[in-house]
Amino acid sequence: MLNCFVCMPTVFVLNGPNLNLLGTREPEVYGRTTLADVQQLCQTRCAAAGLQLVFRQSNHEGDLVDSIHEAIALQQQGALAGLVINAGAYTHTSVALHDALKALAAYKIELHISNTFAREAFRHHSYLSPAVDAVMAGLGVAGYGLAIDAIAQRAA
Ligand code: CA2
Repeated sequence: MLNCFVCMPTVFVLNGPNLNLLGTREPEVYGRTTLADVQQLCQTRCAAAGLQLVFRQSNHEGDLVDSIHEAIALQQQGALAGLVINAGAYTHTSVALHDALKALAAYKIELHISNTFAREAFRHHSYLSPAVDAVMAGLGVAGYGLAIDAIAQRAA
């Protein structure tokens, strides 16, 4: 799968709108861990598995599409282990993210901190789910580490 023998395969972890507020508001839904803490958790998990981490957050749909295009370029060089995406509210609205994920031929995980199915009806539909390999919801921020572990296992 990986052509790159000297460099470490990369995991992309993408975060969508308002996730920069993690840990500062709505702790009853999202907990008290900040996004910087989540990045550290992902960094530790990737280092343990010999993977390189690209961790990003954006409030702009096009930025997230651009990041997926970067992942596609890396995949084409054989240097991508997988991608984790918490697209926030764009999960429930974005055909653009669906199309971009469809174009990425790598192991892809859609992640939600909360159990979206136990919340408002408008959070029950995801445009991303048909375009990814796996969906995780309701595991809190621990889900990020578990998603990286799943990617690492597949890449090994
Ligand atoms: O549960 C998740 O991870 C979500 O993707 C989070 C999104 C929400 O729109 C999805 O339905 C489910 C919202 C992210 C906003 O994050 C905040 C965190 C703290 C305070 C305010 C917003």
